[in-house]
Amino acid sequence: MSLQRIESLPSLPPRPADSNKGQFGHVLVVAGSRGLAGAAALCGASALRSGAGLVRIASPAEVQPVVASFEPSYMTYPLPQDEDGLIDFEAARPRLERLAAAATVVAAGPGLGQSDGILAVVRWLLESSGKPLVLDADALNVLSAGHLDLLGRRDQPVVITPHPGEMARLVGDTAKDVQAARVDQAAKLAGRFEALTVVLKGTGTVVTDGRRVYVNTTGNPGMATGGTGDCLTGVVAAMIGQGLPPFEGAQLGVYIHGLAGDIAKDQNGVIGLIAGDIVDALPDAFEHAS
Ligand code: NPW
Ligand code: AMP
Ligand code: MG
Repeated sequence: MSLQRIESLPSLPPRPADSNKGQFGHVLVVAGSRGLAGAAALCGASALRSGAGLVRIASPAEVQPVVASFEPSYMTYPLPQDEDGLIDFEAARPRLERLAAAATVVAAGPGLGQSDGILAVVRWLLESSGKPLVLDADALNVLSAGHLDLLGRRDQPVVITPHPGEMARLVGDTAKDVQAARVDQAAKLAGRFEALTVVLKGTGTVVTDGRRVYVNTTGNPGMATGGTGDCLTGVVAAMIGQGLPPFEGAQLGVYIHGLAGDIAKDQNGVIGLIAGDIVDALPDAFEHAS
């Protein structure tokens, strides 16, 4: 397999003076569960700080008020939940259908937890929502348990953003073997499915659609802290919401997210950096990159 190496970065379309929020994508975030409301909040706030016109976050009912309390600029929606506090798909389906119908792009997975109901949510997003998807964390973990073929059962483009541990589960390998052949592993997985972009995170994050590959140059070890990946999911969704194709959206999103991490490191040090610092640094990262 010969991959075309991409070095140049795409850019977001300019905003005309008479822009309105309807032109910059409506991002639906399906995320969060008991104790993991922060994952949903970081993802949604990152999408907003990356230029999304509107961000809606759907979470299990009990965590919706917690998610809402973090940030007034996104809208939050409670979904019916099961006894474990995870989304009850059958009960939540009508609301999910309405929310997805109003979305330009759906980001799903951060902090969702894993259950048959969460697998049903991901199956429905892939097979029936018709919307471009950014899948991360638990949306990938439920596919790992024998359901990877679902990635082939859809027409719309999908970006997946595994860290090496999640990638290892997806492909049934060890994280060590994934790390030993990062570009090959990511390209092989992307090549198995139509319109799939794989973002294999970590130092030198790999972005590939099986034909092209980009290896990111931004980012630092201070980003090895909880929640930074949840931010990336929101950034990439916002890029797609603003009209970038999936590979380009993933590429620019990964670059900007790493640049925000580098700015956050300058401000907070590699030890003190936390995921919220990346959200705060996104505006500077976009200014620096333009
Ligand atoms: P180890 O320990 O090194 O052997 P998980 P998670 C491996 C949510 N969050 N290189 C690592 O292996 C997420 O969104 C919520 C190599 C370990 O086994 C998820 O829904 C937060 N290995 C959920 O929590 C903030 C690597 O993978 C495993 C690796 C669980 O997500 C935190 C760890 O990964 C979090 O984002 C690497 N670079 N990176 C919140 N505030 O609400 C990871 N591994 O088991 O997938 O757990 O990533 O913490
Ligand atoms: P997650 O493990 O899902 O929270 O994602 C972690 C995020 O931080 C990904 O975007 C990684 O690429 C980034 N990251 C973690 N560790 C490093 C590192 N040592 N160098 C550069 N980026 C990193
Ligand atoms: Mg993660």
